[in-house]
Amino acid sequence: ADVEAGLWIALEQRQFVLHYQPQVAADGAVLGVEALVRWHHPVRGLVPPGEFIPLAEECGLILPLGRWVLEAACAQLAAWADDPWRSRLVIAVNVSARQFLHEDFVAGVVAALERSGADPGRLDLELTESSLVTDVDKVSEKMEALKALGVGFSLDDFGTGYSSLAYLKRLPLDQLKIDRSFVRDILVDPNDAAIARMIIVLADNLGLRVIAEGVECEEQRDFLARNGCSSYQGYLFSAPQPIDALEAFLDARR
Ligand code: G
Ligand code: G
Ligand code: MN
Ligand code: NA
Repeated sequence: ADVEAGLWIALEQRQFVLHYQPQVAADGAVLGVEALVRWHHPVRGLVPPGEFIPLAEECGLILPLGRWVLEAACAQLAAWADDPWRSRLVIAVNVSARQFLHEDFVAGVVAALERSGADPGRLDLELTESSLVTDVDKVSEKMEALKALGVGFSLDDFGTGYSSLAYLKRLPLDQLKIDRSFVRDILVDPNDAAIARMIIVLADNLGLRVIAEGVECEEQRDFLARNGCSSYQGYLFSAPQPIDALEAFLDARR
């Protein structure tokens, strides 16, 4: 309960920050970044999301926190809009199931886009399977409403949840993300290699893009590339970084 109270105070006192991890094409070109929230705790220092997102989901803070993340990401897109190179980047934002399923979700995204003036075509929302396994008509209605504005959708942590392949064809997704648990041992575990290849083929047949996360070495990247993967994210390219470091990283590649 102490941590929960601390989280509400953190939101009020603006102690959350976004770090950004590049997403790159096979040739190394930066396509965009994933926004990953951290809690800048006055005593504990930088707290990773694994230590507070589950709690925020439980206590309901994920709604205002998720809203803040969207606003901050859209503000960053707007700040990049005048730069000929940075303006082509996409920002991917993680959306919790509880946040996505809330009745105000679509209105909240629209408000964040309008208030910032960000190009909706530069916003990608990363949903998890748990967001999708409920009422498929309601889910696709929400996705279609945002998709009509140009917002993109990725399915995060694909293969780790309770997916039914049936909804993959019913929902307007743009991309599957291969979970890093399959990438980690891809070179030594034939099962992980088979699953990763299966996801790439599935995405291809459904007309979806595919991005592998947790890519840590060139051999993993090359294996994925040989099997048709189009985009990559992971420590091989860059860890998540604060905005200043990210912009320096981007400028070195423009
Ligand atoms: O940044 P890190 O690698 O520690 O992220 C751990 C997990 O926290 C990731 O799986 C990611 O999905 C989740 N996460 C990070 N930022 C956000 C966010 O803004 N909203 C939600 N809902 N989850 C996030
Ligand atoms: O949304 P998601 O749960 O996938 O969040 C990505 C998480 O993975 C973040 O916590 C991020 O810090 C972490 N991460 C990013 N790249 C790598 C990587 O190459 N290896 C490992 N082990 N973790 C990574
Ligand atoms: Mn993610
Ligand atoms: Na993930």
